[in-house]
Amino acid sequence: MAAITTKPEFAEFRQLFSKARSVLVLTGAGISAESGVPTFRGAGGLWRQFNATDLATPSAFAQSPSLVWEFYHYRRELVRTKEPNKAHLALVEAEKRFEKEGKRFFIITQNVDGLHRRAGSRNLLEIHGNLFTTRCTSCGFIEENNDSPICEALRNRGLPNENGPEIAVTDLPSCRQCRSLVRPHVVWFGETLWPDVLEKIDEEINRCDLFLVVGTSSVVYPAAAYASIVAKCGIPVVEINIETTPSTAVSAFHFEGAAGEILPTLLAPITDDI
Ligand code: BV8
Ligand code: ZN
Repeated sequence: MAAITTKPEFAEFRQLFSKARSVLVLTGAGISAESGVPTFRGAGGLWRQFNATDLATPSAFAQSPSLVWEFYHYRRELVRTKEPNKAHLALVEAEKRFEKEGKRFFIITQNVDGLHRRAGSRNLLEIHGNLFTTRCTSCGFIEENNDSPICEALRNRGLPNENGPEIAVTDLPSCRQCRSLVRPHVVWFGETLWPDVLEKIDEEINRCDLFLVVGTSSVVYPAAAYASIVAKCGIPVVEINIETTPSTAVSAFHFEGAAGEILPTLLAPITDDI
C-alpha cells in the first residue's frame, strides 16, 4: 500500500469515495507519464527545437503542414509502443465496480494518446480529440486511422533529432473521400472545443458529487477552470499530482505522488477500511 494510507486525509477521502454516487475524473498528460509518454510541459515536452504548444496550432499547420504532420506522426508512432499504466487500469476497475453498483464513474481526458480507451475505459470523453483520428481540411470527413505510417512519405520521418526535406502537401495524409489534405482531429491552441463536447462536459460537471484531478498542470483552458467551477458548487475536489498546481488551492485534498502509485490505493474497493 502506498504511504498515503498513513495520511489522515486518506481516511477522509475514502469516506467521501464510499458515499460518492457520481465520480468525475479529469486527467492530463501526467497520467500517461508512467507509460513513457512525454508530458507537455515537462522535460519531454520539446520536439526538435519546438514546444508542443508551438506546433499544436492552426497557424503552424497552415505555415508548414509537413512539419506539423512529422510532429504528429512521431507522437502516433511513439504512443503505439506504449501501454496503459496502473493509473489507467485503476480507473477502469473503478468504473466497472461503479457500474455494477448502479453508480456513475466518468473520465474527461485532455490527452490525445488514446491510452484510457486502450486500457478499457468506456465512460470517457477525449475533450481534445485523439492522435488516431483525422479530419479532412476540405470536406470535413472524420475517420479513425491507425495506419503506421499514416502515409508513405512519413515513413522514418519525424525523428526529434533530424530535420528532413519538406514533404509536398500532395504526399501528406489525404482524405479517402475527396483526396484533400487531412489534419489530426484534435483541438489546437486557439481553437474552441467542439460544441457537443462542451455540452457533455457541462452535463458531467453538473451531475458529479466527487471530482478527481489527475496529472494536469491546470494551465490549459477551459479544462483548467473545471476544478474551481466544481469546488464553487460545493463539490469536493481531490488532486493527484507530483507537484502543486492552480487546482491545488480549490482541492479538499492534494495527494502528492505518481498517479500509478496513488490511484490504485485511493480507488481500491471499499472494504473494512471504512
Ligand atoms: C479555447 C490537443 C476558446 C493537441 C491540447 C483563458 C485564459 C488563458 C488562455 C486561454 C483562455 N482560454 C483559451 C486560452 C488559450 C489556450 C490556453 O489555455 N493556453 C494556455 C497555454 C494558457 N486554450 C485554448 O486555446 C483552448 N481553446 O479555449 O477556445 C478560446 C480560443 C482562443 C482564445 C480564447 C478562447 C484549446 C486548448 C486545447 C489545446 N490542445 N491538446 C495536441 O495534444 O497535440 S492541450 C494539451 O495540453 C494536451 O492535451 C495536454 O493534455 C494539455 C494540458 O496539459 P497537461 O495535460 O496538464 O500536461 P502538462 O504537461 O502541462 O502537465 C502534466 C502534469 O502532470 C504536471 O502537473 C505534472 O506535475 C504532472 N505529472 C507528471 N508526471 C506525473 C504527474 N502527475 C501524476 N503522476 C505522474 N506520474
Ligand atoms: Zn475530404
